[in-house]
Amino acid sequence: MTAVNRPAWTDNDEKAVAVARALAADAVQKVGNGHPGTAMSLAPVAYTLFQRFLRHDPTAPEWLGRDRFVLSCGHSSLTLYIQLFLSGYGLSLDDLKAFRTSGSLTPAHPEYGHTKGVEITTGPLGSGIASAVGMAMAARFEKGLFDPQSSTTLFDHNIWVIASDGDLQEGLSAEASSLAGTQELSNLIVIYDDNRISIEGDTHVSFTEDVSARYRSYGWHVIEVAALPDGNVDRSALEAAMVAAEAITNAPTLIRLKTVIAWPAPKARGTSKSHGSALGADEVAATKLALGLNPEESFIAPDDLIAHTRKVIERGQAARAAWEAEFVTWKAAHPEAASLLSRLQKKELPSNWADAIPTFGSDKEVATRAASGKIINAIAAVLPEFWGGSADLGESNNTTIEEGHSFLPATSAMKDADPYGRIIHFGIREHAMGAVLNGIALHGLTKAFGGTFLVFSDYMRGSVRLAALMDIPSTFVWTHDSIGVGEDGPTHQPVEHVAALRAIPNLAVIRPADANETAIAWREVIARRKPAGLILSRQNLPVVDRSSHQSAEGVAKGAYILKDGDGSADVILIATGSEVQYALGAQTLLASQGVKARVVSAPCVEWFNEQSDSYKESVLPSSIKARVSVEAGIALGWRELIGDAGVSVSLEHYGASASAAVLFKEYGFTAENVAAAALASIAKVGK
Ligand SMILES: Cc1ncc(C[n+]2csc(CCOP(=O)(O)OP(=O)(O)O)c2C)c(N)n1
Repeated sequence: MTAVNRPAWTDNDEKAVAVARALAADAVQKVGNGHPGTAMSLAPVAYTLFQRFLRHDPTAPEWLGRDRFVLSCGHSSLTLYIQLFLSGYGLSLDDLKAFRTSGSLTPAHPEYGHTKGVEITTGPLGSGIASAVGMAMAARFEKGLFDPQSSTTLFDHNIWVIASDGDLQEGLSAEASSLAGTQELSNLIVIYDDNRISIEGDTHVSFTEDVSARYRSYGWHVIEVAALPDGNVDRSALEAAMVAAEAITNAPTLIRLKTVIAWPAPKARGTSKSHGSALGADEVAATKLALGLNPEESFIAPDDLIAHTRKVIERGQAARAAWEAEFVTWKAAHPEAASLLSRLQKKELPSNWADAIPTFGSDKEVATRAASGKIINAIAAVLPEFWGGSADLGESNNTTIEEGHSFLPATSAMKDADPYGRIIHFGIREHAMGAVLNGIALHGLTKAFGGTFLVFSDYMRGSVRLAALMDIPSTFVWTHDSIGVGEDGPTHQPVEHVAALRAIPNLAVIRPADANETAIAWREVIARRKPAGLILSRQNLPVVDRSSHQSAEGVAKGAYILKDGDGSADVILIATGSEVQYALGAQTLLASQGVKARVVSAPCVEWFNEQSDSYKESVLPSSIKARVSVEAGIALGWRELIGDAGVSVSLEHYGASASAAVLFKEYGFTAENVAAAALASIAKVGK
């Protein structure tokens, strides 16, 4: 990879850093709240990165060959916004003045998709660095798709991260950093802002470990950079460390950089108060004096200085032009890989790709996790961009792409290791798995999935929420979805999880009733490119005979009439997943009593909610008030669909260690009990 052109460091650069520090102080002072201190002390770090190391072209923020920058300590968003302004990404001084105000391009924490140049939403500490690990993994996997022989450097780029004490205190970063060490992700360079300050003061109230030793033990290359005697960042030593980090080829690098928060504010520097409060007008003025700036002026950004900082555009455009030229040659030499890349850039799928997805006969029972495993493999055969794995439960989650090889560095002694492998071993690190999946999705071209038991979705909830917030197509595979887990007992039996996941806005939670619903669910997940979780059974489930029931295509609409009674219905039975079979059984029982029941399979409430009013009315006519919901979890959320007269067959307590068959029966998940609930609802309507 060609190094970024680094012109000599001049007084203009020194002044630009001073201006960046003052802008941070001013922006927080103006709005009256925010985090000035870290943005002030990190200004020379971020400026050095954006002007001298990051391979980027501010006029082409989506350039495929760019380095990525992740500000893991998202509370210090000004660190990023000010560099976006100085380098010419389109942010103006007015945008900085509008910091943290309604509708601005400069919200409190960086938001992906909102501000040009922001690669990821950060704010929850630890998540940025963990997703950066995913980006670094994605970069390697993409290289394998397009240029596995390394004939070019087109697909090599770095993922640069700035992380804070809080980032490294969070368990999430430890999970992901450990994985990054195993993966020898030399394209990952983290600058750790070791300022020893967080909100409660000196981090030594809770954080005394030797971080360098910890990262070395993860397999990282660690470089320590002390502060200058006056407390300023030792920029030359930092720059030397960054050069050294770029040259490392067998490990991620942690540059542990000593800084003094809010430097050089005379009173606020080194204090936790400067972390999260405006400095006050007097201290801002005193800081400007210390920086050699006019204390009377706010939002200082002289035109000639901005013209200087925006020269980074020329350097970036030159780097991009060189890249584009190599790209043209590569395309001509690799037509197949080039056509794959072009398809992925256009976010297209091959025509007829979905024909590969299997259908399942009703002659034998299949667990939806097992069906999912077959479907994953069928999709993998036609979509080379499809990869994934599990948090050490690959065999249970059925997430293994057969013959996919384990994604591991070439030096790995593990069987089946392949730097471009399609099977990701996340280890028992659910939270990091979610963040890594987000990083892969953000990196852009490929489609990854990750599996664990549904009960442990709690461990990864922060990452799932961020996927939904960013609206990125991370795919979560959650198996062992209910008391159907059986003997493992209540620690492993999800009860509240499906409802809790449905509470996350913009997350599709899909609980298919059988193998064919699972197939359509996967097809939709791939085609829709949205955040989604598949909720799958451990236990075998009957495969619905589609010659006597409606097609599983209805899954695409979220809920559909699976089977109507004879004539207009007296009651609607709405069920999901493994409980659809009991609704169907109840339908037969009720018919024998002259009660006509409609069975609605509702694998994805979110997709159903997107449908037209007329479709929704056709499935759940408002005239039919007698309704039952059937789901082996808490009833929370179902009242909206079943109405006042509705009755829920649900589970409002934890399960127990016993066989699935015993538990389903004991807790009322039987055709008989569903039929009784239907009669109860009909009676309620009649009152
Ligand atoms: C997961 C998470 N927990 C808590 C917070 C709230 N929070 C924001 S900043 C912060 C302190 C961070 O200190 P540090 O990382 O050292 O940042 P610095 O003081 O250097 O800016 C906390 C606790 C958060 N953003 N994310």
